[in-house]
Amino acid sequence: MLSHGRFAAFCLTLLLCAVAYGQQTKLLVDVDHRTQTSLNGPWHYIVDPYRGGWGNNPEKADLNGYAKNAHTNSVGGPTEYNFEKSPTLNVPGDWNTQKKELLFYEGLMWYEKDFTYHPKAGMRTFLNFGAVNYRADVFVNGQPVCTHEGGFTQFDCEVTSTLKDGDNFVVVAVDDTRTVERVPTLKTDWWNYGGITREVSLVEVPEKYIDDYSLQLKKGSENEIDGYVHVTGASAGTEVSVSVPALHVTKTAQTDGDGRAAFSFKAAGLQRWSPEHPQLYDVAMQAGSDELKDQIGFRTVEVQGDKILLNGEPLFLRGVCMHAETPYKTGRAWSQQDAETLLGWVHEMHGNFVRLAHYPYDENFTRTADRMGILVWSEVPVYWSIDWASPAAFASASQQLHENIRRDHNKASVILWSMSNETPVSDARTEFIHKLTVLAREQDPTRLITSAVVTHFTGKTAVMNDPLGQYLDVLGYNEYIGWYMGKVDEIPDYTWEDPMGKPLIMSEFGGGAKAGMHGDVNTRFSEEFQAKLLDEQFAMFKKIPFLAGLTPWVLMDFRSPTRQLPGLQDFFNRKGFISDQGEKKKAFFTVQRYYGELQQKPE
Ligand code: GCB
Repeated sequence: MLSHGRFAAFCLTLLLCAVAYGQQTKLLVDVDHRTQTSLNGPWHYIVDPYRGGWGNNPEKADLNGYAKNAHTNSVGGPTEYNFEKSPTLNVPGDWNTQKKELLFYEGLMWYEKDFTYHPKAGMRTFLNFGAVNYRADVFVNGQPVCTHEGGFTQFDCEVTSTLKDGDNFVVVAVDDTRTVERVPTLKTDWWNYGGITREVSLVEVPEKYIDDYSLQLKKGSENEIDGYVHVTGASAGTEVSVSVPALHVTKTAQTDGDGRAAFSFKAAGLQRWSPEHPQLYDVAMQAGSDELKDQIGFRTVEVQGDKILLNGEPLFLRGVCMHAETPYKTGRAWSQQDAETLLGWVHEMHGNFVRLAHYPYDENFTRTADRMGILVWSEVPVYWSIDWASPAAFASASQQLHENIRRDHNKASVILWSMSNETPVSDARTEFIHKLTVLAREQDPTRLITSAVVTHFTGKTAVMNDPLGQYLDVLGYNEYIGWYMGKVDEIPDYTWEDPMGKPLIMSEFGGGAKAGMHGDVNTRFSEEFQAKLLDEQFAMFKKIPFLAGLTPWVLMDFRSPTRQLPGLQDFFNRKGFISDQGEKKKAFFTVQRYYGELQQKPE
């Protein structure tokens, strides 16, 4: 938990960053348990590669531009756009996979939707977006209501005073242009799916409402719950209650001057959450006229030497990396069905862990992981080369981290916050990510901090001495022996050294295969080659005593602009164990067999 002083300093930093970079968003939590009016469905769109809808100033919205949603000719000239007559895109959904001509489009896109609304007296209304990639400038009834940057996190715009009783409209300028100071930056190995990629809704809350809470099992305890409920706008002494009916617990506490009510109580008979028994409890919170429910699992996670302990017991993480790519259809995944299909495959492989690479996923994924009992590595898109010296890049990275933690810090499944992936070693990058680790620990001292780094070899020895390691609880090392370097047959000859004495997750390894392509074990892109490479990797892992988990690359093929081999890749990264059309490759069964064996072994 943040101390008050540090919390204030952190808020000030975020506020200054927000002001400097034009963001004015609030963050509701647990939105899926609040009453919502959905704005999902068809929205009109206008593609705007020359940015005409902004008016003459490319930096600032011209309210007489497309934001106005004009229907008739204005005085002094014709109106040369018309949302009403423009085609539609489905929301949620990326634009790239909805229209053939938009597959490669990157840039500015205007969205518009008409809706009817009847605001309730005494309530505040927020327009909530699950995610918009990358920048969103939001206008309601022609008025700017908020701006948000970062393509994978939820945000809200307060629209209480902008909404009218009856007909309303919302316009969103979505811009997914890649730039140097954005996070991620110019180059990624995944498709830059643009658009309003997650759900949109109106959410009503009372004047004073619960905007954050943390209820966690106390380390070393089997049934003591610690935490807080924060009520925005509450005066000191406001009564807040927390109850867990199944455990016959109801507790009350008063808010302090910051609107925070602290809780610490015993819950006799509590069943701890684990992958084998993903027990979730209905939890009800109340503060004034605001009531909020959640389903929370209680468990502890910690590191002891080179082991990861869940509920005090060492466990081995049988995991896999994935991308938020929709199974069978491609495009950006968001729905509960997407989550259930992808995480269902993790279960089928006898997995108990998933690395949600390389950015925060829709809340459907962490909710589903909570229910299914799959542990989660959750990451922000500090990926490859970021502009480490840029204050804007740091502001964006820390904001995305904050938004990710705030949304998911009551999910039992999430055990690791990952700060970054495969960042080239330099003092500037180590300091940048170190600062992120400090923020993450302040915001959530109950979970473990990690990062995936690149492995450097001396001959056939990997010494895990990336300087970032000193700031992490768990080391993540990516290695591609047998694919980008070295020979498959020689993989078991490689040895690993852990001078820092910390647990290791082999956070990526693997090779490509085109589903249905067969050949001998030496033929690249054959299913046999990919399966053999994994088998040899598993032989090497058996000799690494400090290995605490595995997340091979990758569960399912995914679109990437850098994978161009005609007939083999066709703009897909083919390292999936399952094709984008859901065909299981031999590698799937290789991992399944190995994880099945590990599952049988005592830790
Ligand atoms: C990596 C990256 C991942 C890529 C993968 C690959 O190291 O972390 O994003 O997709 O390698 O397939 O090369």
